[in-house]
Amino acid sequence: MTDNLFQPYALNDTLTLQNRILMAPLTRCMADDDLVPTDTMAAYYARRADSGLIISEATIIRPDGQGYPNTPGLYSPAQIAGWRKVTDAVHAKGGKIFAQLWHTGRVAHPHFFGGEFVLAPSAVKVEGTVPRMRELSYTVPKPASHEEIEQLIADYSQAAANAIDAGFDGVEIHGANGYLIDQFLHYSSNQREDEFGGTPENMARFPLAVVDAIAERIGADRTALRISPGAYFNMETDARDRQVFDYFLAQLEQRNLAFVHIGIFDDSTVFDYLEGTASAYTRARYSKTLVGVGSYTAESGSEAIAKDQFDLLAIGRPFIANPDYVQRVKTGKPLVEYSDTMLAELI
Ligand code: FNR
Ligand code: 8K6
Repeated sequence: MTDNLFQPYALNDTLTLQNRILMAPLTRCMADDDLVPTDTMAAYYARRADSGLIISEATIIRPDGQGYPNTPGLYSPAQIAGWRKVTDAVHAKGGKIFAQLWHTGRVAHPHFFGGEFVLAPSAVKVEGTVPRMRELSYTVPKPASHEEIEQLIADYSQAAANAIDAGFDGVEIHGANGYLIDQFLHYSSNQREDEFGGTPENMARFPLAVVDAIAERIGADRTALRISPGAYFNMETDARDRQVFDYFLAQLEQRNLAFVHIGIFDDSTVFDYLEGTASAYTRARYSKTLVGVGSYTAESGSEAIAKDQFDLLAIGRPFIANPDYVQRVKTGKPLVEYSDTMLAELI
């Protein structure tokens, strides 16, 4: 029984989704060498237009946000024009699409943009090498100055305005998975002693400034946020992070965002310091529209919605394997199983 997934859902007065199945943001590394979305990408997204809402693959707001090869951008006129083809193709098939706005912070690499350093809250490097570019090790980031923080906020806001120019229905700020915004929200990556670190209020200051700048620019009803209250990717765990997210979620509860979305690969993961799963922890602190994700099937996601664990279900890997995921679930047709080898092409 997955009937509840096929009910329309009003995000707010301006946006109603045709069903409750979202396509999760999925980095594919298939933009051209100027980080412009291609016609192949437009066709790939259009094939999934029958989902309630597509969230685009993470899209960098400016060159020094890049941490992986051929990830698209939203800062040059050519990139905006490339995305326009994607949004037109999705809209032509009756779909809706948000752009996921991304800066990888310390997970960026100077190799990609010909720079000297990458910016992050503090000079704490992430361990390991860059996926798909295994010869590159991460560098020790430069702690962002106050001027650099101001500029980052302005660049996020500009990228959101560019997304609207490109025809997107809204944006999802990528505040999850250990990238720049998330780096401010965790003690292991934020060791600042100024007004951007040291206390929950200070650690949430930059993330909230980005949210507010974008909401003011394009409207809160078109602004969404993805978060990872539990550290699990590009990030070390620190039990004090819970206080940061307690504060952050209380602040978000006061804003009328389009939705909050959990960033997690497997939502059955229990985080000791959250005393449960990421979605259970968030739901207890955030009463507005919440998107759940992370190794769900249509059946288990439908059940979670019925139990009010979250309101909308995002599907990631199964959508890579099944462009017609929504139709298959609706008609009971078996799904093609996802495998990592499928990342090599856009079907
Ligand atoms: C991801 N995920 C991800 N998350 C995000 O916020 N932005 C992104 O660009 C990406 N890119 C990405 C690429 C690939 C290949 C995978 C497998 C995952 C995470 C994704 O949105 C989702 O949270 C997880 O895949 C868990 O959902 P599923 O796949 O279990 O339904
Ligand atoms: C945005 C990124 C570029 C490509 C990312 C691909 C990710 C593939 C799968 C990575 C899995 C990491 C998951 C960690 C799981 C922890 C579970 C608790």
